Amino acid sequence: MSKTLPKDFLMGGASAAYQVEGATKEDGKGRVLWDDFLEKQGRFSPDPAADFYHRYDEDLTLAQEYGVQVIRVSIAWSRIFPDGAGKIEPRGVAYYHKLFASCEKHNIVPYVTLHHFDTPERLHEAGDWLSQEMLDDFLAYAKYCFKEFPEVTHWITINEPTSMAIQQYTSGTFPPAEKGRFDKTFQAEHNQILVHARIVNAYKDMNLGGEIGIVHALQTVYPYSDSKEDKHAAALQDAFENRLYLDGTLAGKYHQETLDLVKEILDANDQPMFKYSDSEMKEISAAAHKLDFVGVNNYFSKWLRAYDGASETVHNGTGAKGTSVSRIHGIGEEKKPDDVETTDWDWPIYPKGMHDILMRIHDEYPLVPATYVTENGIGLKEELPENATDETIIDDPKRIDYLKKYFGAIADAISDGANVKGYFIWSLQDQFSWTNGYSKRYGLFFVDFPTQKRYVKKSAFWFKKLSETHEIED
Ligand code: BGP
Repeated sequence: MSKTLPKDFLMGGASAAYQVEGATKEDGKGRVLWDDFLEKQGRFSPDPAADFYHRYDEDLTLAQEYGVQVIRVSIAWSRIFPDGAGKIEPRGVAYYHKLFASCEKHNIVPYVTLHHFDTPERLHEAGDWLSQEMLDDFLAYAKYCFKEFPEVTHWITINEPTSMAIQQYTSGTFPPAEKGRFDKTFQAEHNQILVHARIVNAYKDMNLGGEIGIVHALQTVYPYSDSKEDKHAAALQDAFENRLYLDGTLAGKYHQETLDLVKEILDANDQPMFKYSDSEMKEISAAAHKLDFVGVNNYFSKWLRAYDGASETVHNGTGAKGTSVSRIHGIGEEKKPDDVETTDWDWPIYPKGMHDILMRIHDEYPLVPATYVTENGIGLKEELPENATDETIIDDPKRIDYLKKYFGAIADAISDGANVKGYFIWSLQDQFSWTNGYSKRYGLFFVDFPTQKRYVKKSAFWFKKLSETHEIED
């Protein structure tokens, strides 16, 4: 029997400014941490991405036609404040008013992220999430947006604080590309939890009547075996990636057990504990009681086993299956069971992980009123057939299969009591991927990157039907 979603379940598509807009040098936009990093790396350019800066109306027309009711977009901070603070760029402000007006025209509600990995360059150089200046300027920019864009009723403070911190300071895949700095990782994470709290508190004080939440990358972590050692490795990995953040934003306090696990990781790597004060924890607690929703980004799960060698991480940024390695001193080694299938980028496909993480939020973090799946999807290598015409439809059976399974898991979690109000597929259209460039495609709509022409994928038809019927086809 097919599974169903509640009648008021919202179907959406996700994007992020730097990954779709392109136009990084247009209309006075300021530079961000990625510009210099990608130029030096020389692998791929963020321009023109999906050229959303000029084609948003075309994409929103398609989105509406294929059953998309809500969309995640982010504001590029550096389009509004090119230098992160101070002088405002009116052309950037005007662009977002036009974008939100187009959403309204197409009957699509925007969920707007204030920071999606694109720190302005000056603030990145000042220390990014480790600097007080960044925290102050981010709060000021958020307050400016709340006043300037009353048409926005759903705000997201930060996209994936933990994954940003880990990629900046542990795995080194995001600028400034440091490796093995767990102390900086945890401090950056706490600082983001703090400034998120300040923004939630400020938003609620402004009485604007809208909703505000935060989005987290939650990879469900399991022990590789039933051994005590593997279970402990999984608990350490979970504290590192999920638990500190969940505690801070959803419970408003760090549980002692979480802090003990964090300290164990830091001690094993001879690094100091992150700093936090009682007064900061009061702000964090107040915000957790006012938060309207949490967004869950879940693509895959992890299995951990005990490991006591030196840290070694290799990122698969090319789609060469089986090339990624993650062994972290003081945590453990990632090792998936043989029968779990992976994508070409080594992401294990495990829908039960989605169910389990949604249930964990429901069971362990009862303060949070609502949950959305704010990112989920599959990255594939896809090509436009040589003889393509305007009517060509891209066949993506693997994506449809993935979606069926993950939607099934979401429906199961809802039946088990989780309050999941909606889903945003990553991604609405093919876009630029931070560490994989243009070859890892996630979209419901194919973007021919040289010409920027859009083609519909079969999964978009599947998505539309689900949006209309709320029945998940077997
Ligand atoms: C999330 C980010 C997105 C997006 C997605 C897919 O972590 O919020 O911005 O990039 O992952 O990741 P990737 O592009 O590395 O496949």
